[in-house]
Amino acid sequence: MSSQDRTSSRRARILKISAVTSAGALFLSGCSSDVQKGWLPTEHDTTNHTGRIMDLWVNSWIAALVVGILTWGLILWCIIAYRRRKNETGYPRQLSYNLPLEIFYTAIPLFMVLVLFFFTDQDIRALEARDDNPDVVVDVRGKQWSWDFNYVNEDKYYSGVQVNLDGQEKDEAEMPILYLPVNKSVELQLNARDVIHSFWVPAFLQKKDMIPGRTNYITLTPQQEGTFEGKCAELCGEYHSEMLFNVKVVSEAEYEAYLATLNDGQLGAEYDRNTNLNPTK
Ligand SMILES: [Cu+2]
Repeated sequence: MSSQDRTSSRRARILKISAVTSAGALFLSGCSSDVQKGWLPTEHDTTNHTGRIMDLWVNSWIAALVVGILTWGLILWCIIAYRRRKNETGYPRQLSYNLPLEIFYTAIPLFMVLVLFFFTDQDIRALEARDDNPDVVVDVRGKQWSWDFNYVNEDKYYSGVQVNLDGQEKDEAEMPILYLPVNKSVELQLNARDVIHSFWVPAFLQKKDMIPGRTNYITLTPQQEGTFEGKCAELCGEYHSEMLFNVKVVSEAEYEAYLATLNDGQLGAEYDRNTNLNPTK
């Protein structure tokens, strides 16, 4: 080995070591709580589902990073180890129709996709499972551009008015509020009065479309008291950005006290105004 070759192989080794070290440092420095939550805007037990969703998200990233580091490492290794040396001419030895290699790079990605599919499917089944006998049922109706909340079991309703974003601080007291009791199973029946909307509470990590003429469901159990922001997540017209609401998760006593302040009855499908579905209106 010439002294030139020795220098370049030492340089390659240094490069390799520093790449591995910086990847390791990046990984270890990432043990703060934000990283453990995958930067998601919630806590592990905000609802009975947030932990499961957070774990799927974080573990998918870990799997992606492991594959990424391995792939980047191999790319770097190839670039360095098989680079063109001085005095080399022509093409390097060509590799084609290498059956073991082709089976390898078909089987491995297929395996990775199947693993991701397995865990995603498992979690979606758990999230979508409906409760036969939920403690609280709320018929949520999206409308341009606000929300009606019908508390079905108690036969009470709340009718929301559009938030006014005029550049001022928005008045929380005037925002539509969905009250939910803590640690009770909730079924949200998602309906739209006019066009497609989408029910989204970022802290719950769940979002679902509200489609005219069809009811979608979100089943969950809030586990932490507090106020959580909600919004429409489907561009639904001119004032879509003002289609905001809050969710207040409160004690059962506070929930009952709140319901007592509401009017009796329901604002049901009779107030929908999609002319395709209700030709008489
Ligand atoms: Cu909307």
